[in-house]
Amino acid sequence: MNPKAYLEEKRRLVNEALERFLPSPRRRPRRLHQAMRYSCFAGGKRLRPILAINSFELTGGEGERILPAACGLELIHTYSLIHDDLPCMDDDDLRRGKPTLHRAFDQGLALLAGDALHALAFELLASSGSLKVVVEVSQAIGSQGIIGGQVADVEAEGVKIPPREVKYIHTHKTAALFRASLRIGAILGGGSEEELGCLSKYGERLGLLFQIVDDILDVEGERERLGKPVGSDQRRGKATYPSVWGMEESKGEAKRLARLAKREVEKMGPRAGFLHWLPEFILTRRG
Ligand code: GRG
Repeated sequence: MNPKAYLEEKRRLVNEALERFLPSPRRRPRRLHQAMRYSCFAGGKRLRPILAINSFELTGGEGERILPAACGLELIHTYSLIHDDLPCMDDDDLRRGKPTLHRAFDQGLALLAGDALHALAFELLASSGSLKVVVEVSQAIGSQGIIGGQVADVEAEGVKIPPREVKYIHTHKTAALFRASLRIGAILGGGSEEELGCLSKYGERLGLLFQIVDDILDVEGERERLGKPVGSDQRRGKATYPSVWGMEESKGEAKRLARLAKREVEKMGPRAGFLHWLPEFILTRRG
């Protein structure tokens, strides 16, 4: 199947599964369930669950057994965006083309909707029956993963930091979940240690590439396509690749990472065709 059609098909599959897993908006507490759904169905690309599905399939997994864990990853990602947008963090008004959750509802509910998505995510991850999967995600989002990266990101605001520090931030706040998504797919698919190693390295490179492109788009992108305002990183004095390394250097680094990521999965042959295509797609994405 062509990779764009694959992306579309899996996105639809993930959306249908999320629809089943999220509590009905008619069930109490209604506003909480409405808020959880508001953020989950605001139009995300579903990249993390799709990576998990693809890695599950290419390591020999069959059927839809991966779906609960894959959706768990998307719920964690969505709750990280909700908390990231709060006034005590980035204080953003727009996300996925819609008012952020705390603007559409209120701050307290946004915080709690994030917490509830976190809880539901772990229920879904645990339902895979694999403790390895639960440990993997816990480590990816904890103090030495996303939260560690987020703290470093907040602390770097308005401060001049060395280039290696921005790599630390991006590797932790973004690449850690890409890496975990690929690993979870491979764990549940029954992949070998060698395949896990390959997919881990690929995930680190793809995740870093993704965040660098995100930084570049914050300077050169379009608000309509991004679903959020451009220039917000610069206004807040954020540590980004363009601000620390310069724009040309950042574009060069993004291309280098795309090459390295592709090289990593070439070892897996034609069954990794989708993963081989993805870095170029991310490199040229506009939204
Ligand atoms: C422990 C999960 C967790 C959260 C608490 C707030 C926080 C700590 C972390 C924030 C991390 C963060 C927002 C990183 C940015 C990641 C990123 C590039 C987001 C955009 O991803 P896309 O473009 O978004 O895939 P869509 O909307 O398409 O899903």
